[in-house]
Amino acid sequence: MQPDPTELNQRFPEPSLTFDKGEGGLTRCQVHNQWAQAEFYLQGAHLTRYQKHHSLPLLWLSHQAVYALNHPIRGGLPICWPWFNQHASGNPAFPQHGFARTHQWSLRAVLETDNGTEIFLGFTSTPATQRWLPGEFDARYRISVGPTLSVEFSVTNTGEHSLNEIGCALHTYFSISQINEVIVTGLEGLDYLDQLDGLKKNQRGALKFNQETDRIYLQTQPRAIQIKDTGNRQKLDIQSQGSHSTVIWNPWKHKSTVMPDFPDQGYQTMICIETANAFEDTRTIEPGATHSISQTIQSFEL
Ligand code: TA6
Repeated sequence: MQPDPTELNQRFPEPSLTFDKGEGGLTRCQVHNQWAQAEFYLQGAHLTRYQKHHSLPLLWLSHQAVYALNHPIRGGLPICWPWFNQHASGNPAFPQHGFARTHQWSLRAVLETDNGTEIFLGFTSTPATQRWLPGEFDARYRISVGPTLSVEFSVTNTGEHSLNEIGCALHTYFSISQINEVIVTGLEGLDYLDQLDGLKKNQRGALKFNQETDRIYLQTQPRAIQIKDTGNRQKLDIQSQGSHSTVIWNPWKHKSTVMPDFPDQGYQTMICIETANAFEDTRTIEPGATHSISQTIQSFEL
């Protein structure tokens, strides 16, 4: 059952927000304010679009994405939680990247500020989530749509037992001009886990893309990471908080062809830079404690 857009438009009459039935009949919110336009689905609190006025779209979204109940949307900014990649048990019944990105979130509040529209979403643990993650929690997500895009994901342990080895990734798909026109800086000298062969390696110089790339960079905070895109003369500055690991992914040619919701040539116009708690950076949240992770993205003319 999807939330009713009419009821949401009545509960949240802010002129910058409009709710409707989006792709696949999923309830969608479109945001339009003086700085930018954006769009998110309540399923997964999944941000699918952000575009500053007179600028290029920031996020890449697959035109082959599947919009259906309990199916992750390919592209935008999915929230991977409470584990990254496969569940530690290896049990295939546990969804890849956790359950937050397909869960039905609620819109809790909207705040118009001098720096943009702040949208507060959330969901709490249920008997169904206990199957995946034993324990009680309150999950909250703030999307700030202004001259910059900022998202913050927080989890409070409302139970009596610690939530152990919690993994997470703000799995942001960035739209780029052309993969061979892009370099990523800010990773120089860092160790990374190469997910393609399981080996730890070290980043020499700026990161360029000429093959499948699937890496977890370690000790990445408090650095800023930049995407320099000479093809569209744009630099994106990505700041993270609450994260010491950053995932970089481009599926390249072959993997693009084996994902049905990913265009065969899609690898040429996207890269994922994910603010994460992955690999050795998973977190334990003690009873009553809160862990927050955030990503703030600014775009500049090159
Ligand atoms: O972002 C890195 C990664 O773990 C890749 O290995 C790839 O699986 C990607 O996430 C996408 O995962 P998804 O489950 O959304 O297809």
